[in-house]
Amino acid sequence: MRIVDVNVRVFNYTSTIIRDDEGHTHPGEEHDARSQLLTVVCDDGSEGYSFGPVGHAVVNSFIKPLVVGEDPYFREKIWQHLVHNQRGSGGTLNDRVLATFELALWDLAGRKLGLPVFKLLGAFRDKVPAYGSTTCGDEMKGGLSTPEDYARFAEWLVKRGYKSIKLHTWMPPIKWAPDPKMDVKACAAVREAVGPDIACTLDCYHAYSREDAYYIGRELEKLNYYWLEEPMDEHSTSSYTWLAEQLDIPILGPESAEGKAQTRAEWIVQKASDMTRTGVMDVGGIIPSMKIVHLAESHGISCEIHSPGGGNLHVLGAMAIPGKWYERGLLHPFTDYEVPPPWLNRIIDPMDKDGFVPVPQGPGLGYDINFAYINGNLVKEK
Ligand code: LLH
Ligand code: MG
Repeated sequence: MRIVDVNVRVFNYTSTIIRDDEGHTHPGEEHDARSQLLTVVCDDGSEGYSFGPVGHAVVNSFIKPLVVGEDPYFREKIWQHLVHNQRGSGGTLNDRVLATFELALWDLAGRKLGLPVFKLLGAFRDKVPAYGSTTCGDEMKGGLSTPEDYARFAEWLVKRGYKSIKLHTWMPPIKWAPDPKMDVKACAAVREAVGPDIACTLDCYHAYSREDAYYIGRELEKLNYYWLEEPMDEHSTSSYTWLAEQLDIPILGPESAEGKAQTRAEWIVQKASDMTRTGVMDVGGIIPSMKIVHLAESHGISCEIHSPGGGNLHVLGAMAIPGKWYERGLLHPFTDYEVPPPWLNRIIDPMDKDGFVPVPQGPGLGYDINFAYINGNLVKEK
């Protein structure tokens, strides 16, 4: 079997999620938006699919010339080849693009063999506990604008079945943010609302000073929080080594630092965090994520997975170390996470009343794609 084509379908939909000036998502007015479906096609007619931020240009200029003619089961070889070509791509073949293509290769293999991806990887579990991950704070009445708002929403999340909650608190461009004291107040209000048995975590402003991060960490220890995530710029590994040495609460990271498995290895060696992190879109796919999982396992530390989605669910289904949570979100009082986007017939990550999400059992990544919607809403190439 050989790859004969890679193509992208760009399609329109109506969105109620907006991005602020710093890239954080919030509920907003209805507006036109675009999404993309990448397809890998083989000479026997097999196809694999993946959604992600990929345009026609990078597919035609970089991906297709490098992969057409390859055996799609040679995932490691193809992935390494693409990685070596990232440097010369002027930033276009970034890790998110790489991940989108790589996920389609897994989907293709799973569809062809009639197996879900986590069974191709070597399955460990059929379901994973989810934490409810909030959007960043806002200034919307009844949204997430006060510590009391977070507390009320946290109570609702616990009723919905979540056994763990992660707060993303207030960040710029909100004028008064960031504010370490407000972050701690929100965390305290949530702990008070949900009681001692819910695992609470904080992902706050990502560029606090060492002093502010230390203050927040010490306060979270008093509130029995489970981890502190990305409170400083992750490019300063020595700041994280300093923080992890000072605090008792586990530090989780890196999430946004570039460099795939090598960066995680450096953080482990430099004791920059207590728990490591990967997410398929952050590091270039499932292949590097499993390398990071095994790296963590070999060092006896946890690996927590960033972001929702099918690729991450399959990584979680195939990992044995106590990196246990699925990040379900981002959640907000004004949005309904249970409603599928128009390009899917059902969401990939339904959650039961006990807070567990099944690892998708269908072949490949397990997305139930609404091709009629996508084909009926294509953006025409100019
Ligand atoms: O800054 C944000 O909007 C969030 O932190 C977001 O990036 C989220 O994906 C995250 O960090 N989750 O862990
Ligand atoms: Mg995060």
